[in-house]
Amino acid sequence: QIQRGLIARALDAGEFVLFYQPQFDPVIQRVTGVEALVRWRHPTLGLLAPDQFLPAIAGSELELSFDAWVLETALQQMEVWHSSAIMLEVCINLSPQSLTRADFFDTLQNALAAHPDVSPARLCLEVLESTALDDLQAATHVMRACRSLGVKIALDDFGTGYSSLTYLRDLPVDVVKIDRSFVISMLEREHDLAIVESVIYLARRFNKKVVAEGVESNAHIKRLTEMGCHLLQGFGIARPMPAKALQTWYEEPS
Ligand code: G
Ligand code: G
Ligand code: MN
Ligand code: NA
Repeated sequence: QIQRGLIARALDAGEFVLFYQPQFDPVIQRVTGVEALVRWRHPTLGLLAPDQFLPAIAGSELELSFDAWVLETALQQMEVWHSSAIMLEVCINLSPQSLTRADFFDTLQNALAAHPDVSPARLCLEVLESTALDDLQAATHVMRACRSLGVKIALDDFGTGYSSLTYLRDLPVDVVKIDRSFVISMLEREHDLAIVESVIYLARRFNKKVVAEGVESNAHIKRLTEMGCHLLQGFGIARPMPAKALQTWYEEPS
């Protein structure tokens, strides 16, 4: 079990990196954005996935520093891409904690001010629908404040929580991300297809963008496109990859 102190040290040592997974718009047939997914380049253990280390800092002050690092790193990357005319939207994952703490707004405002060339509208903050938001009022307040800066908010893992429909109705979000557990199996299981179809319908009815995760095959792409899903993300488009590889892939998809 990895300890918190090791993560603090690794953050200082610059051992964390963001990978980026494309999001494909099937109407214009283009990748319009990416989700940033953190990895730990551990000096002896190799590349570690977030579920191997993020649980160790859940709920701690360090988690807030981690979120701030993710935000800053993503903005730096957007600046680099934008200077090469790669105008991708970037979605980052935030801990539930950040979205209920008023000081995240200051962190965001300062980070955006430090990167004036990045349009806030190209930044999207993903918040977990499942673990989310014990304090709905606080979360709503922070989300509204963040949106007032022009950034977007996405409800991640939609459909897996206890209050999906209430969140969809009440939270100020721009994007709904259908959890991959429904998408992966939707071509084999009629009930999963029904859920995916219904979430797409509901999201569109609420004037929100809807993103499918876990898009693993061409059959998924075809079916989700027919159902009116706005954006597709998954191994069937591309795996998460380092920034350089993403840029190469974006310029010449294989
Ligand atoms: O990249 P991977 O599929 O292994 O991600 C696993 C989980 O870790 C995902 O559910 C994702 O939401 C979460 N995650 C990935 N990157 C980050 C991050 O930078 N911050 C937070 N808080 N969660 C992340
Ligand atoms: O934020 P979230 O927990 O949804 O993070 C997405 C996670 O899902 C990442 O860890 C990513 O590696 C993983 N993932 C992305 N695309 C696919 C896919 O098509 N199939 C599966 N099984 N996992 C995926
Ligand atoms: Mn996510
Ligand atoms: Na998700």
